[in-house]
Amino acid sequence: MEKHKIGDSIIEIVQGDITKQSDIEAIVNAANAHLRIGGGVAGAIHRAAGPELELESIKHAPIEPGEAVITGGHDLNNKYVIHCLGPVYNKDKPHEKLLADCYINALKICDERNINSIAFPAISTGIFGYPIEEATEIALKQIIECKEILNFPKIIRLVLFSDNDHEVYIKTIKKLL
Ligand code: AR6
Repeated sequence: MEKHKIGDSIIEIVQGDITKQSDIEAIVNAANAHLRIGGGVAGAIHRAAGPELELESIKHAPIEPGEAVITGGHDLNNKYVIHCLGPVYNKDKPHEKLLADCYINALKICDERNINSIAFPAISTGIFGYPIEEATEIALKQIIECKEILNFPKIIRLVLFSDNDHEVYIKTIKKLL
């Protein structure tokens, strides 16, 4: 695991499955607007959390690109799921701002509730088609910027599913810090 200290917080970069981060308080779902089960990382999270997650999440729907809402973690080992709707690349515009908003809004929820640790997948880079290099730069810049103004979370873990995405994250954080 790659770790970088920013003030009193740590950014961790790991390759793996977001549903297996049992030491993390809140995991982020790359959701759809209706907060229904869906495919990709959302499908994996809903499968692991059980049907109660969808019953709770749909009460908050629909959400707009860039928005984030919080629910319980149900059968997951995590206390919370934070559902973010990323932009569809080249469709929801400006996609740079809407993607950055996902990270800001998820981190603000943690700050408001004193949530100590969060794990993010690479929002919008699967079915929504955001190129991984561009999305990584936005995600990491935004997280670093937020850490200068927010108290919580203290641990921010970035969980990448593929080897290639993991390498892009490692390369980008070294460039930014
Ligand atoms: N753990 C971590 N990352 C994962 C996992 C996992 N278990 N599974 C996939 N990824 P996507 P989006 C990575 O498509 O682009 C859904 O149907 C994947 O490799 O899940 O924001 C929703 O319902 C990719 O890098 O999310 C929406 O309709 C990243 O997670 C739509 O897809 C995001 O891929 C959202 O599309």
